[in-house]
Amino acid sequence: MPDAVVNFSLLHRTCSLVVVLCFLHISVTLIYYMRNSDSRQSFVQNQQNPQIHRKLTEQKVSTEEIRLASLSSVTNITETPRKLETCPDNPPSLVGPLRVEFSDPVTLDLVRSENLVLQPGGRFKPTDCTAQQKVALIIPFRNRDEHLKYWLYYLHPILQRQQLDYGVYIINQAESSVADPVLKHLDINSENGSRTKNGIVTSKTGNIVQKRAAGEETFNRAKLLNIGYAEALKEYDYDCFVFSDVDLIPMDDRNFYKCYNQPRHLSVSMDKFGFRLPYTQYFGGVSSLSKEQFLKINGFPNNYWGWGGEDDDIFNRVTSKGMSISRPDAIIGRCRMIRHERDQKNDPNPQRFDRIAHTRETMASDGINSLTYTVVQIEKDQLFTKITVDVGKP
Ligand code: UD2
Ligand code: MN
Repeated sequence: MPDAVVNFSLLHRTCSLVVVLCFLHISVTLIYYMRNSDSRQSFVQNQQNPQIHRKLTEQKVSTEEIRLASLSSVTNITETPRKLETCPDNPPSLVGPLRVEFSDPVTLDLVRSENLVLQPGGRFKPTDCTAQQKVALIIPFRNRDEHLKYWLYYLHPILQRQQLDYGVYIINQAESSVADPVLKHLDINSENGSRTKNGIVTSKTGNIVQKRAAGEETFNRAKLLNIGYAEALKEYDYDCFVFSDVDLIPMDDRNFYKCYNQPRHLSVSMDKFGFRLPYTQYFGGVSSLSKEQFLKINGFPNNYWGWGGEDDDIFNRVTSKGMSISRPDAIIGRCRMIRHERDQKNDPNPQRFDRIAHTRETMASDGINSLTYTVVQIEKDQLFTKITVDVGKP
C-alpha cells in the first residue's frame, strides 16, 4: 500500500475520534444545562408567585412552627421568674477597710431612710443574683438601744454589700414584770400584794412570793442565742446563723458574716484587746455556725446566768465534736466594741469555771434539745425583728 493512502486512513480515524468526543462533550453539557434550567425556572416561578411557594412549603413550616411554639412555651415557664446566677465569692461592691466611730449620734429614722431596700423585719436579699447563704443574725439584747442603733447603722449596708439573703433578730430578754404572770397580776391588783422598795414582792399575808422586780432577772446570753436560732427558723429556711454582741462592729466588709466549713469566729482582732486574740480558745463577740454545725453541738448552753463562760463552753462544744475554729486574718478581722460599763444584773457568773470544766458531760442534755422559754412579744420593724422572751430564772 502506498504511504499516502496509509496516512490518509490514520488522519480519518483521528478526525472521527475528535468528532465523537466533541459530540459527547456537547451532549453532556446540554443535559447538565437542561437540568439546571429546570430548577432555575421553578425558582423564578416561586419568587413570582409566593402563594405557590407557601403551598409547597406549608407542611414543612407548620411542623417547624409547632416545634418553635412548644420550645417558646417551655422557655416562658423557665423564664418567670428569671433564673439568677449565684452571687460571686467576692461581691463587686465591697470596699475593704471601713471607718467606724461612735461620736456622731445616729437615729433609727436615719438608719431606716438609708435602708429603704429592706423588707419588714430587717430582711434583705440581693436582686441581681441568688445569695450563697441564707443568714439569720442573732443579737442577745436588753436595754442597749444606743448600741443597737450603731449596729444597725453600720451592719445593714455591709451585709447588703456582702450579697447575703439575711434577717436581723433582736432577742430581747423580758423585764420580769412583763414576763412573770405572778408579778403582772400583783402589779395590776394591789389588793393581792405589794412591792417593797427593795423589789421583794409580798402577798397579802406577808409571805414572799417572788424575789424579783422589773429588769431584775439575771441576763442569759447563750440561752437568748438558742432562742434566736429557734425563732428565726420558724420564719425562714436559714442555713447559717451569725451570733453577734450588740456592741461589736466590723471594720472591714471583707469579714463575711456567713458560714464556713468549720464554725467561724469573726471578732478576732478587737480594739478592746489591742487588735489581737486575748487567748487562743477565745470565741466571744461574733461567731457563725451553719445549721448543721449548730445541731452537731446541741446548740449552746442554757444555764450560764450572768457574765462570762458561755463563750468558752461553746468553744469546748465545737472542739469536743472534732471541729476546729475558722478565723479571718487579723487585718480583715478588725472590729470595734462600743465602750460600756458592766450592765446591771449581768454580774460575773461565779459558777462559770466549774461549768466550763464539765462541758463534755453536760452538752448532750443541756442545749437546743432542752430549751424552754416563752415568747412575750414579736415586733416587726423595718430594720429588725425584735422578739421579747421570758427566759426564766437560774
Ligand atoms: C464579752 C464577750 C461576749 C460574751 C461576754 C460574756 C467580747 C467582745 N464579747 O462581752 O461575747 O462572751 O463577754 O458573757 O469580748 N447584753 C445586753 N444587755 C445586758 C447585758 C448584755 O444587751 O444587760 C448583750 C449585748 O449584746 C452585749 C452582750 O450581751 O454586747 C455581751 O455582754 P457585755 O457586752 O456586757 O459583755 P462583754 O463586753 O464583756
Ligand atoms: Mn460588750
